[in-house]
Amino acid sequence: MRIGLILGDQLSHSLATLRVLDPAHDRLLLAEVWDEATYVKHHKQKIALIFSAMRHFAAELRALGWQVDYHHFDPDSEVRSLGAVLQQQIDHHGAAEVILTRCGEYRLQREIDNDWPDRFGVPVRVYEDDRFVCSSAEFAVWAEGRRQLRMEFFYRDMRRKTGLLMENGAPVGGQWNFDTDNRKPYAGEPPLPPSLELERDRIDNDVLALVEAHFANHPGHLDRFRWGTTRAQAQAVLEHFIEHRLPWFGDYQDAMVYGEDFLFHSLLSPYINCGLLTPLEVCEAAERAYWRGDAPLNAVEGFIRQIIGWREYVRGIYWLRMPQYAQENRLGNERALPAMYWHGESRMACMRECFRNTFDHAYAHHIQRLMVTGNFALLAGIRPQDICDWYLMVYADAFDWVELPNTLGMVMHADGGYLGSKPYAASGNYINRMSDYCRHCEYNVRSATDADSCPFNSLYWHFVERHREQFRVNPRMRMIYRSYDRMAEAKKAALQQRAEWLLANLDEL
Ligand code: FAD
Ligand code: DLZ
Ligand code: SF4
Repeated sequence: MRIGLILGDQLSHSLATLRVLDPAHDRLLLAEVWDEATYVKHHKQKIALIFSAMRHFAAELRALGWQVDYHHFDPDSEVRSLGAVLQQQIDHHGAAEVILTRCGEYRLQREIDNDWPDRFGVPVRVYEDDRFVCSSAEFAVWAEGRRQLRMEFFYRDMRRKTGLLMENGAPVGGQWNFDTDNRKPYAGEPPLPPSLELERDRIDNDVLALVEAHFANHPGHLDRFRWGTTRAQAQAVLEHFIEHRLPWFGDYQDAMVYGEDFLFHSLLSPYINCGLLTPLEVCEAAERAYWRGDAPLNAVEGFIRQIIGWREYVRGIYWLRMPQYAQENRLGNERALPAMYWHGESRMACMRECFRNTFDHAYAHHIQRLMVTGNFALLAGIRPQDICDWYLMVYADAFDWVELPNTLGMVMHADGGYLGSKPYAASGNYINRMSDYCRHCEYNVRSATDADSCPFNSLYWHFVERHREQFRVNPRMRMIYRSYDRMAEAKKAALQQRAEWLLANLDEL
């Protein structure tokens, strides 16, 4: 007999492992283990979501006739890693082979490839994870020989490959990308969608109690845990999104509102990433809404682009560039992550609000991650590895393959620019345009040099000036350098002085 190990982010009935094995002869193994739950201090809700979804998935597999061994989390167990549980099960059942679907994170896949076959003394066969639209091998072929990798061109190929929003070989609506329509601030209309309340069962409650008891020192709160933990619940969230949020997803994709944590976003990333939904079924549901006339093209195209474009693209970059990628620091940033990222307190209303959101729900939407907490880390010159670890810990959807390129690449521009032809650095003006945060802030967004001036403003110009060498030749940055160089010397000096003070006093902000 063979053992198929199913990881906490492989909870899909379409998983390669389940197609390879035979329920009549083979066994499946799922294991809650200390090492996976603590290799970073994951937000409590992330652990609860994964453990509960694993338990529900194991129950579904049993109901389908599989023989499933399940290792429940036990803080006192000596069996603390996936390898150790697997070893125990191989010995116990006399297994002849281990079957796995390629795992999402380099860290674990390297251990599987390098250590497991010798350690277990039985073959370990790893199958491609074909839940993605583009395999790592296909991405490598696409990237080969290109001087520059650009998401937009990759995305067009994925549209052609999937046929999503395509008609007679051309993009529906005559253009590939409607992003310029998708940058509206939200001014109260249309009303925000109702939230979907999901029922909790005994498995959920057991897991929530377990996490509260054993992971009390991990970040975040459990009292607002609202995540679905079964495929059926994830499908309900998808349907709710399509009906109540998708029509406005595009228009308000970049908007931020004080006290409103989700706006018109889908909240689907944790389900897609742990396998309860597949990326293609999510995109197809959105496409059907377009053909039915229930959602406009800018919304549906924008949504599909995030999934078959950005999501697949970052995964491609990850496997193409790891392990060196994780060490990249092309802007030479060395400042430690300020304490506010942990305690969540800040006089900056935008940062405080994004921290609150994050700790309450293990969630923040893309623009909060990119243009508030991420932008601040970029402007303040935080060490990329510190801020990457933070993003890997605090979000329910965070797995290294997707978090790392987004943080190290898109936010920190530490990889030299695969994810953006210029850094996503911005002053407080951007945040003020896209949100109402500044109205709740004790800093003045209109000032850059006064004692109460918005920290983003002077830090922005400090960033521009200190990276002149790297960016002055970038055609998309030329205007910015021209504006800075035209400023009066006294103004430049005041900006630099204010920024230096802020950098020396990050814990006061
Ligand atoms: P929606 O706004 O509804 O978008 C729809 C879907 O598109 C998402 O569910 C997600 O599957 C996909 N998507 C959107 N943007 C991206 C992107 N840039 N990369 C990959 N997929 C994307 N996403 C993760 O899934 N895991 C992470 O660990 C993660 N870390 C991030 C870290 C930083 C610093 C930044 C800037 C972004 C990160 N993202 C990550 C991308 C994005 O912020 C989240 O996917 C999104 O906020 C999830 O919320 P949602 O499901 O409501 O997304
Ligand atoms: C994130 C996570 C957590 C918190 N716990 C487990 C676990 O106990 N068992 C498991 O199989 N997977 C867990 N995961 C997800 C894994 O970390 C993930 O499968 C690997 O990082 C590979 O992507
Ligand atoms: Fe953020 Fe500056 Fe606006 Fe305050 S004034 S909310 S710090 S952008």
